[in-house]
Amino acid sequence: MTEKLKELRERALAQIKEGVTPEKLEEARVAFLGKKGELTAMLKSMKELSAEERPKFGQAVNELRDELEHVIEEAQTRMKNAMREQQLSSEAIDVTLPAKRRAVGHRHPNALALEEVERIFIGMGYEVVSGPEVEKDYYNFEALNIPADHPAKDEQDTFYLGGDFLLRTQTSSAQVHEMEKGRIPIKMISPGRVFRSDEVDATHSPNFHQIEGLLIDKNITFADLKGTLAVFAQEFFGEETKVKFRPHHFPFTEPSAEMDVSCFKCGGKGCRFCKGSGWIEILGCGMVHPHVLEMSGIDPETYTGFAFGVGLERITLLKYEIEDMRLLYENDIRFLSQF
Ligand code: 2NM
Repeated sequence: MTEKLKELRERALAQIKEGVTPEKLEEARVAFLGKKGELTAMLKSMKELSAEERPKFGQAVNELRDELEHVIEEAQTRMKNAMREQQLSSEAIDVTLPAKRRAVGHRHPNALALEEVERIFIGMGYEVVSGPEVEKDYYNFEALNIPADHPAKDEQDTFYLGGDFLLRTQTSSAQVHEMEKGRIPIKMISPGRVFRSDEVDATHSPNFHQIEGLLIDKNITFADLKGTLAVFAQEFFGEETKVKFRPHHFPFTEPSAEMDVSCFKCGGKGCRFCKGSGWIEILGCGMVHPHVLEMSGIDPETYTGFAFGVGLERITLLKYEIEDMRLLYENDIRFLSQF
């Protein structure tokens, strides 16, 4: 009987050794230790033995079962570890590999320039106020003293939407809304999108941005306008910037002027940038026309004010030395990523 047990042990160990997959190992376990397994059958056959042989044999079977269980368990652990090793090495990540470069977004030069303008005027106590892009004829023209027969009202320049509505051609319309509220003093800039039926070229677009400013209070003079816009020019274009005012005409201001800044490229000596003149035209401005104040319900005998309008794209092109306005609208990442 012990010979049989020995033989069984050899076979069991051999089969366990051959069990190279969890399935095969389980097969071996069932074959020997399962309910209908060989070792279990041995145990059942004990009743054929004599009473004195029985305990010894029983002990031998039990010892063998413990041994086989132990060997199987070891094989299982070994297999689990090997599988885990294999998984780890096949899923390994090389943390020393260089990272993939991701393209990140950039602020648009228009946005950078606008932020700068807003910073400067907020610093002088101005509020930033926006208005609607779709306007009534009254707010875009009439309230600004632009008569019905003014050339700017021509179909060629203005996008009319039908009814009384149009796309605003300037952001002064936002300032008319503010004046109508009757809360004086007014100290505001209104940046925003404006629309004019222009052909696209290096300096024109049917859709661009303006920043208009307005200050209304008692005792506001042209000197306040000059001082304010000089500070703006120096902060925006550099400390050494000089300003010059030339008489001009706008229907909504009287007197009116255009402001030039000394060329920040050549310092005023004259170069390609300022076309040899030493000066660069920047904006239009003036003292708000008494009729404009009156129409919005502000008494021009008590209050005066100044206003100005500057093209955002124009000062963006100048500040960042961009040659063609179309670059601002194409959103070519190679262009935008330079700012
Ligand atoms: C300009 C030039 C001069 C202007 C006038 C007004 C308002 F609403 F007060 F009448 N806002 N902006 C103004 C004045 C705009 O743009 C070249």
